Amino acid sequence: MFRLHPEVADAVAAGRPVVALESTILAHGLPRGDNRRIADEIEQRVRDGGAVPATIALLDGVVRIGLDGDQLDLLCSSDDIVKLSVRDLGPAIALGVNGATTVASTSALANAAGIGVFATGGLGGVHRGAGQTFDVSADLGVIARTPVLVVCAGVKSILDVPGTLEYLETLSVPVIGYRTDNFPGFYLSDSGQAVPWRVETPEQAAAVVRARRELGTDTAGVVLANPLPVDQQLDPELHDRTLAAGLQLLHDEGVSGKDVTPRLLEHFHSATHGESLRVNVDLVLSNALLAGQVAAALAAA
Ligand code: PSU
Ligand code: MN
Repeated sequence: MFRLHPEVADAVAAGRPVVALESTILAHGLPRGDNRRIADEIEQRVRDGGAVPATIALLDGVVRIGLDGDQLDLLCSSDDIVKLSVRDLGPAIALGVNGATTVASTSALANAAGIGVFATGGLGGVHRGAGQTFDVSADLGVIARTPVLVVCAGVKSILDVPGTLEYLETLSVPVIGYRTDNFPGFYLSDSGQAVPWRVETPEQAAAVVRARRELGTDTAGVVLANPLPVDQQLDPELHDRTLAAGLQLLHDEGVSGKDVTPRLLEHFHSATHGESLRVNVDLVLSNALLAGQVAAALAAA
């Protein structure tokens, strides 16, 4: 029920750098027709950074750590790919389904496979109105008990960003800005919230992980927040307009639970005529490159 792609297995066994990649972004976060090409580009960026990519998914109830081309084809085109968080893995394996892994489940499976660095687009977080709905992404709780370094572009502004940062503090998950003092806002380079720490190089990020290992405080993961350059972000005005309409649409359509994030992403992609997609792809590629570099720095030490 747990299979490593041969290239990934060899690299893990030899202590060479490997970067885990999630598959929910491919199956549910990016539009059909673009997702398959982007999957290859993400993996190539990890290689450019100096590491072996391992995209993670569940196929016919088997956990796959590293996918081949046919498996990526299926994940990017099939209509029966279930969005799987950690709690879904047991049932999904038992019932033999095809599923895509979120940040939470990818982190857990990467750690189980001996992979310590993971690249994604945005983290799940505390949703607006969570005081009423209790909608807090499982991503946060899982990172708090899984020793992986997650490279992301912050969280989308559809979430409660200050609330998400408070929650990560409560969970003792360090949030580190990559060449920034501010937490990125996914489509936007700056969410307006400060980060407590900042590093300038992949080597410094790797040194953080090493220090935590030596101290024994690495029972939790690390969030490395990597903003897009300002000239690549979504136009803030377009962003604010699209967000307001999107929140209204979720309300009108009665969308809740795990459908919220994919529905909102879809709204952004159509309402901005692909501009948010361009930004989304740019930031994922940037995160994949940085994760490759951090994994390489960690393996070199
Ligand atoms: N954020 C994005 N794009 C995504 C996701 C998050 O900008 O595709 C996906 C990730 O897989 C993340 C999941 O783990 O959504 C969070 O879903 P939820 O909010 O239902 O926990
Ligand atoms: Mn949720």
